[in-house]
Amino acid sequence: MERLIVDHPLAAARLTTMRDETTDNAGFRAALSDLTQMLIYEALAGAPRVDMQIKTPLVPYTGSRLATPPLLVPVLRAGLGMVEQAHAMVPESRVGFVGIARDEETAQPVPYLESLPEDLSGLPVFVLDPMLATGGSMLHTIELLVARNATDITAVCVVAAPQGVALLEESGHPCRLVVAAIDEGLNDVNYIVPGLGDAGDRQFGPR
Ligand code: U5P
Repeated sequence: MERLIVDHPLAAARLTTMRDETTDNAGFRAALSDLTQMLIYEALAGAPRVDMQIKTPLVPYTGSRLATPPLLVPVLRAGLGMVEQAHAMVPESRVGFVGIARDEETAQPVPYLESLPEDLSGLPVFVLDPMLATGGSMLHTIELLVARNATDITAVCVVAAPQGVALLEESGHPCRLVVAAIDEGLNDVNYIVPGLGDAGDRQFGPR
């Protein structure tokens, strides 16, 4: 699986703010939004373009635009804090939604919402979820997308655990990972360590 680790001083500074337990909900959301901009920018670096004929105030000019804006799929709740900024970067994108809760006893993903276009053939898909922990939620989401004929899937995450990366790798699905950091591992209740805690709670408060 192709992976792109966005290791940039500005990305690292935002991630440090997110990891810091003294950062409040508003500060966490602001840092996540900034970091999402950087992740999306990097994720689209090699994306195909099409020519666009325009005129500058002086002469005709052949410019370009993104050939196929990706479908953005935030995974609720935590991915909600990424979608607005991702959409601002690619305003032509469509947005689908997947809702997955994690059973805190078993750490198994429990799906509760699926709002996606029927046919995703030929459409790149960016799945937005800040945390790739066991990888169960991401794998479930990818399987929903593959069932709708997606063949070009990018998981856009802030922090990943090696276990989640390995699960995606072993799945053999057509997927790529763009992430700001791969952390040490998971604790005994499947939180990423060092991590940043519960990304939903850190944005929106505890349930
Ligand atoms: N999650 C966190 N923080 C962690 C680990 C997991 O917020 O340290 C949440 C995220 O909301 C993510 C989901 O959507 O759990 C991913 O867990 P998993 O299915 O990869 O184990």
